[in-house]
Amino acid sequence: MLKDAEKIKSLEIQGASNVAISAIQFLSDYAQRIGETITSEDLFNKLVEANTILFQTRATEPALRNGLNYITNRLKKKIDSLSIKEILELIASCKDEYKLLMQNSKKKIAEIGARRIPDVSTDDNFIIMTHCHSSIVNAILLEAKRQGKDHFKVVATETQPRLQGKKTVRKLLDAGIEVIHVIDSAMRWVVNHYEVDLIIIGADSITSEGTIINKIGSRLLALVAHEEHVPFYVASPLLKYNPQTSFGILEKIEMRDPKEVWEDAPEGLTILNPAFETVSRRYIDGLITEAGIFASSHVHNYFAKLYPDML
Ligand code: RUB
Repeated sequence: MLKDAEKIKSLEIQGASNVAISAIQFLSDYAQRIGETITSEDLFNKLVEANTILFQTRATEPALRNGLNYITNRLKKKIDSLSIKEILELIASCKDEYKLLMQNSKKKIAEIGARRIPDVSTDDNFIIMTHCHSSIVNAILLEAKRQGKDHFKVVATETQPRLQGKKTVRKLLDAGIEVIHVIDSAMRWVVNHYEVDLIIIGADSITSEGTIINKIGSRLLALVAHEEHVPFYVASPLLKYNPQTSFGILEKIEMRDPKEVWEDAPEGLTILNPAFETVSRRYIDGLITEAGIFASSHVHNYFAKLYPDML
């Protein structure tokens, strides 16, 4: 389990959706590995321990926490009446269900989001900007391309210090989409000089107030959008909602290893390496979700309607 957790912690597995799907797969595989040899009570306790390890891999990932809780909460309700074999089957089927929820959400968001990209723009030059690597944003762009929308270009930032933006660039280029790549500090300049028409970013977490949390630099981009009057959207499954925020508990922002910023930094230097930052609802024109596009402040209601068992 520790080896699996390390893959998430080290960013070998990256992006909120991938992280959540991998974590539930790791938990299910772990249960199948140890399940045959121990009692159901011991198995449950081991899974709770494994959940804690997986929770700690990335601090700002509610889709991961929601997924792991989806499995263990269901198990808790039924464990006393099940044989070990049935318990293992239940874990595997909960894992598949959650995975399917994530995959179907992504498909739906891609369909809805792609409608915001025009067929043929008046100047044949519709420019969409994004930051970091969001598989959900990529799915929107790829869906638009698949529908034959050929008249858009994408501006993708580099995304220091781990350069996830390059992953976005490669995937879009592979799909035949034209990409303009910029360093993060050229964010404002490019929005202004290239007349960006639309900005879409992903999310790691959504709070009950409609604040979204995404890769560091996201708020800067939102402020640029505000300054330049460019529509700013966030594409995210509702499964990234952190229900605890409705009880007043704040989402944590993950601080990463300073070595990611400067490997052999001079002694005595303080390096801060926050992975994420907040974007307040007033800078977000809309949240693109599997339930449609709406103001991010409505997230709790939509989540409660679609996923009542996860509250
Ligand atoms: C990735 C990041 C992504 C969101 C959304 O950060 O901020 O925008 O996780 O991703 P990191 P997705 O590389 O630190 O994980 O849309 O794929 O869920």
